[in-house]
Amino acid sequence: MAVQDSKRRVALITGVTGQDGAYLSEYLLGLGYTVHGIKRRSSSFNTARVDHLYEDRHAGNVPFLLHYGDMTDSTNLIRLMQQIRPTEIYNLAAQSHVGVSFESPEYTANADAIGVLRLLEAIRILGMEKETRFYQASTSELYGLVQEIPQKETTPFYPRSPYGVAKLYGYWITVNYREAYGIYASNGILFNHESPIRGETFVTRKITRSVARIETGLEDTLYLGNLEAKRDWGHAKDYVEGMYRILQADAPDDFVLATGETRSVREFVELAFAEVGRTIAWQGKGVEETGIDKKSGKTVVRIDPTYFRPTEVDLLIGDASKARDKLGWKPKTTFTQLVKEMMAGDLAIARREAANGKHSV
Ligand code: NDP
Ligand code: GDR
Repeated sequence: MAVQDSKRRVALITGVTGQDGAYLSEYLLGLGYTVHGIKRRSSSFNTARVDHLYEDRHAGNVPFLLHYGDMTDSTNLIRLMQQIRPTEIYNLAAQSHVGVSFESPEYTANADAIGVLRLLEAIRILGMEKETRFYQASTSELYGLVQEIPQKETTPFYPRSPYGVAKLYGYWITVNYREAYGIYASNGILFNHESPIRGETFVTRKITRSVARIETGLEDTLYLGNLEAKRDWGHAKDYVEGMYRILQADAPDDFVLATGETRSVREFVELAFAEVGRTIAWQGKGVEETGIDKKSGKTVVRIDPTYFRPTEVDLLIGDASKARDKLGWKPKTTFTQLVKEMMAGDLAIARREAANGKHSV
């Protein structure tokens, strides 16, 4: 793995306020990069995940800077690229919720598909083809309907949501600009990765947050959709290191990052409750199914059909051997460690809230 020659190490991260943006910023700052992040204008603060990295820019030469911007605004993206002239761009910004993409398909396509084109065009317009490296946050959702197990770089794509279809465009436009214009542009095809700072509406965090709140008496029931879906879940901290390694390879290429293990949503629920010493007994079938806490005899899990998706991705399991062989990357965190860490994080938050007298919303 060759480290880039240029001494100037300036990263631009779109989606810096998200889970991966926060971990990647920390990682690159640790390597001595100057990190510029694009954040959206919001009526309330949206920088909680990166506030600890922020230093007052009035202090002078600070390594972490935030700029207002949006993936739907090409003039803004071009201007920021011109000002910053990044040596590496990590395009992490996206409407990243698969379920929400069925509600807002047009916006999802604008941000997740055309947004990628806007950044690649900015590189061309500014003549930065030989100056900057481009990372596109591609996803295992590209595989969608199962074509092959495990899924690897050569597995055919069959996306199953407006999100997956938008990301398919993002994947191919990245490949096309690499081939057409010689841009160093790579895709990381990342399988699900989670952490204590995962968004609260993704299933893992929804489960750990709810189990912690049930344990501390803040709420009674966890409502979920499809319990049978299987995912290859890793830790976000391990995966951002893989993103960095993808951009240090001698030549641009596309890489799967995954653990090679798959677990169902049901298994995740059982393990999360086990962390607080509770065993779940399942009763009933389909939307009538419930999860009973054996200790208290109370129903703690119920099915809410609104969480089912019109088309589902049933099974994801990745083969990351190309990344292991060519980049020396492999995940460090086990599934059990991931659930433990997420439960510890949410228990700490719930205990604080319970002590402050906050109750279910
Ligand atoms: P998050 O949802 O946590 O973060 C998404 C980020 O994108 C946030 O900073 C969000 O801003 C920003 N964003 C959304 N829309 C826009 C927009 N129109 N303009 C500018 N910024 C925008 O996602 P993750 O960190 O989990 O994922 C990072 C990327 O990796 C995403 O592209 C996702 O699709 C992809 N991915 C994620 C995987 C995972 O398992 N986590 C797996 C494979 C791919 P705000 O904070 O204001 O909402
Ligand atoms: P996913 O993650 O769709 O894989 O996309 P999510 O956690 O939303 O869903 C995983 C599976 O759990 C099932 N599920 C539920 N999901 C949610 N969100 N809420 C529920 O109540 C619920 N009940 C069951 C889902 O149907 C699904 O099968 C994530 C995102 O980070 C994407 O941006 C990324 O590209 C992919 O991972 C890889």
